[in-house]
Amino acid sequence: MISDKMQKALNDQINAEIFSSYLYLSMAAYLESENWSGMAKWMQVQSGEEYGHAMKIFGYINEVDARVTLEAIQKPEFEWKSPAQVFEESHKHELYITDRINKLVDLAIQEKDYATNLFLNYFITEQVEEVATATQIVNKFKLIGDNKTSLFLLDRELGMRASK
Ligand code: OFO
Repeated sequence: MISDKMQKALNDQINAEIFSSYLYLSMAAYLESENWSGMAKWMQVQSGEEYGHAMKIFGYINEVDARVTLEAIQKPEFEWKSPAQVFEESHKHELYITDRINKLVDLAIQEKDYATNLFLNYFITEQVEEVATATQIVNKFKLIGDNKTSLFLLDRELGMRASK
């Protein structure tokens, strides 16, 4: 069994992960509307992964015989200035999520909740990967600048992302 505090924090994280999924889906919709369909596909796959993160926590809470409670999901942004800005924002968002995961680990340690601490290891590793990928894409946008041909190539590359 986990503490009420831990249960609440994990439920809040389900909300944050579903919001991530919603935000990335909104980014996919924007990119699609601007005809960057490769980038839109990348974001859509990312949105699916975020939903998977939420479901992983959902499964864990049930496994430890605690209670999942779902709250309202915040409305995501829907307008950006450029595809580069979209990916900069997603990078910022991943840093925010990493901070949240670190705080969850802090709480698990405080509560001497060894099982949850171990469960959260997956998310610690996952966040390293998510931030690294986002950083890489942001850096590519910086290299490319306004070069349309390179942007088209990047769009094609990102569109090759397959679902996990
Ligand atoms: Fe769930 O890792 Fe991104 O937000």
